[in-house]
Amino acid sequence: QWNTHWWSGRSGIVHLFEWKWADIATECETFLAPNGYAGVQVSPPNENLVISGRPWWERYQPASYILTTRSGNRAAFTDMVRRCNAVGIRIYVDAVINHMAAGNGVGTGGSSVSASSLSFPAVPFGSGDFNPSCAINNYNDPNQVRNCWLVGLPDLRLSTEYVRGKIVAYMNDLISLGVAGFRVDAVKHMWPADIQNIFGRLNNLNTAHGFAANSRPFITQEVIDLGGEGITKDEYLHLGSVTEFRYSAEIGRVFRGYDLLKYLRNFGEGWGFMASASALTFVDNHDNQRGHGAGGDNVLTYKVPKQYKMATAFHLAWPYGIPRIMSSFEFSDGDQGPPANADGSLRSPTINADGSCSGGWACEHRWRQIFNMIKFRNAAGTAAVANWWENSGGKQIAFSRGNRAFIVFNNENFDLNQSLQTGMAAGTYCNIAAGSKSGSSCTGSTITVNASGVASFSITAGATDGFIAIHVDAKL
Ligand code: LM2
Ligand code: CA
Repeated sequence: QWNTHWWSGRSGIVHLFEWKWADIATECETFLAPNGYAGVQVSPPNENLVISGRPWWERYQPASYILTTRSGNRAAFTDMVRRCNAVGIRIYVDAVINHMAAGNGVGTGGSSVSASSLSFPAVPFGSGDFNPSCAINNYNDPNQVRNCWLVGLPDLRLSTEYVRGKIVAYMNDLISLGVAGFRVDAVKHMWPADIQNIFGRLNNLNTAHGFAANSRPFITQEVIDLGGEGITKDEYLHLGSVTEFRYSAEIGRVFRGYDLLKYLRNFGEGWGFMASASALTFVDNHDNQRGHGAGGDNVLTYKVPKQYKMATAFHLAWPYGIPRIMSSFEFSDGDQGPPANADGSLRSPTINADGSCSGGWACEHRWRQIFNMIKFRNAAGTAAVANWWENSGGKQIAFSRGNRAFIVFNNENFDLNQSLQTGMAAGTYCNIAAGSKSGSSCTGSTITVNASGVASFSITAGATDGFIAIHVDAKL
């Protein structure tokens, strides 16, 4: 439940938040696989309550486990999983299993929903399948956090065999269609023993989709633990990987300039984070980029592009955790839903000639500085950090990954002009922050490493990209 089932030479999970299944299938084939990504986290595929104004968070209000949402129907989901697996991109489903919808009305698949009478006939769930209504306001009380109703959402009675069986059937249905695993929502609000029962009953992954026999589904549990609460991430580490929210909070603080980059030298367990193999890491997620959930005020997003690119470059260059890249739609208001047509149907991102997105989609995963760092991570492989350098101010750092890749950051408000030992073989390399390798040349600037492994680097204080990166796969 820790194995991501990535293809070798690939890394990184992109959260294609609110994308349509048909568009994800195409993105796997035309962009993600060719650029070295390993997987996609998709929005919840199960039917949700239609909420007026179509906020993004209606998808966290389940109506049933029928696979019909604004992202597409069961046939489209099935086709996406098949096509992505065929090119080595794994699909992870956002599984919302703690609760059902809080309102009354109709679901995206046409099912009726009545939270007021606790009736979800398309499952079916009825009043006996929910914990008694109560509010969560004391996060030091584990009974309240797990048995009461998170923001008023009817809380499923996961202690019962009937409820467990419905959830196991839903997740096993997705496994049969070829998904590689799950991001499980609101795990702090569920008892470890209840989800242990559910996870233990999941089938092995479907070998018809290229998974080895006896492969267990990858599990990443959303537990927001920034400290100071009655429930900690440690209670879930035996069940699968866990979201490391402190990573997001701390990396934002560092690259916003509130801490020295030189302290990143032991970023990971050295900062009190969970063990690397358990940690799902991210600069921002769909909640904390818009002030939902938790994460603190320093979280970086696509709205602060220079610092976001620098933090993401560090995230992908540094050998800690299982990295997840957020791919957002643009928003000005935290409740705003994704780009949609007048009839409510989702709009596809527009892909511009330069590979970027428009039409309301930010597509951070298509930013050159970000997808080129996925290639950096793949080129670095398992090579250890070496050739660490820091300036006396502490906001300029550099390091290599063995002799395979090297990166330099300038987060000072003055220029960096420095000769550094890169650990790399002599030659000319593309600076992959500024451009890509294209045939026998670079579309951006180059860095020349001499016979002693030394190269000179310049990053002005005002540079649009505050880092320079080189690696063996982008050598001329
Ligand atoms: C999560 N993790 O534990 C998700 O990452 C997060 O996005 C979900 O909240 C949450 N759990 C429940 O699945 C989001 C959003 C909330 C929204 C809920 C349900 O952050 O704001 O709550 O989804 O759609 C909304 C309203 C809230 C209202 C609630 C119930 O914002 O004011 O509470 O619906 O009607 C009365
Ligand atoms: Ca609960």
